[in-house]
Amino acid sequence: MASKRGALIVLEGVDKAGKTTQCKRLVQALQQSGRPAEVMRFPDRTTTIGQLISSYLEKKSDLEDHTVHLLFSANRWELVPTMKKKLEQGITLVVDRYAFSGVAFTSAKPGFCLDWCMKPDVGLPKPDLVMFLKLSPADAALRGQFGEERYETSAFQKVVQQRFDELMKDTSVNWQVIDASQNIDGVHNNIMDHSLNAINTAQNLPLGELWK
Ligand code: 2DT
Repeated sequence: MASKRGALIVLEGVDKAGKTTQCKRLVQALQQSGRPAEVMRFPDRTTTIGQLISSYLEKKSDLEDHTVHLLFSANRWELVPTMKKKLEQGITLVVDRYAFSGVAFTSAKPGFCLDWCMKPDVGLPKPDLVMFLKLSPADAALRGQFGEERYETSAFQKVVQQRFDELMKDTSVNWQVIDASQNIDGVHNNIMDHSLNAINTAQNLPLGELWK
């Protein structure tokens, strides 16, 4: 019998919700419990495509809006063979942002609809679980200033949140909303519970295709 596959677990959320901290905590906890797990993040700024994106986010270069959207998607597709290999080896992948950020951020720009934004990511490995770390704008503000990168303004983030709300209506995706206003341990415990469930369920199911 083939060995059991790992789960594809995605964390999404607004800025300052603690995604990156929680991804690391989750991977550590899974590893400590004897479950192979690795963290990934999108954009992956280490590849050639990722460097174009990084320069755009740092405002060192400008790119046309459709073009950068497609680059973000291409940056996921280029990692798909690696992701599939790891999942097949039984490694659970904990991913910091995925296609949902791709759609939420581009469709927050004028002239973009959800449908167009989703198209390039149709067929990507489908996450077994997507956790949305929810934080009110007031709580986010308490956690400090926005950074200097592109998109890091409260007006833009507000529209991004509305786009995420639209995406979360899609019941074909296993969305779980996590209250990110709790302390780090509280959030972690919630995330761990959902993740263990997803890992148990995923090991007996084939990997799905997103939005297909
Ligand atoms: P961080 O590296 O701080 O997470 O910021 N983004 C991300 C997009 O516009 N499209 C995408 O497909 C993805 C994955 C969100 C990355 C910034 O890039 C945005 C914030």
